[in-house]
Amino acid sequence: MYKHHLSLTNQDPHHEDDGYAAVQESLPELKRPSMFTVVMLNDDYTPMEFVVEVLQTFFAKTPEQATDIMLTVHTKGSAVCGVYTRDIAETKAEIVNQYSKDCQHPLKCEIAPAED
Ligand code: TYC
Repeated sequence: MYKHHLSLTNQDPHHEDDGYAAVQESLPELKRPSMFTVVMLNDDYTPMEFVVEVLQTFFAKTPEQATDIMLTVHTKGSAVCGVYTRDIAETKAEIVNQYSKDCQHPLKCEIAPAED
């Protein structure tokens, strides 16, 4: 799992080569992944009940949370429905957009880099 650096002991002319290469374990390089929000957009046609169903089904919201988010989108134009790593955020937005299209509703989600 960790990267290993082989120390080249036989490049030093004064070093007696004992036949073993020294292995220095470097510290693992860990970075937090960049996070992305899935943002739901308002439109004039998608039924409110459909939006609430989507939020419960694809974003694991309770009926109360889903209703709050739907009303925020309806009154303000958009709202965040979740924060995920890039691939998960992209997939969630695609699934919602495809499902809405299949159901003949114009509901859309997009993704945006999250603030840290
Ligand atoms: N504005 C829609 C209506 O009046 C409801 C709606 C809410 C649509 C949220 C999309 O993301 C949305 N039926």
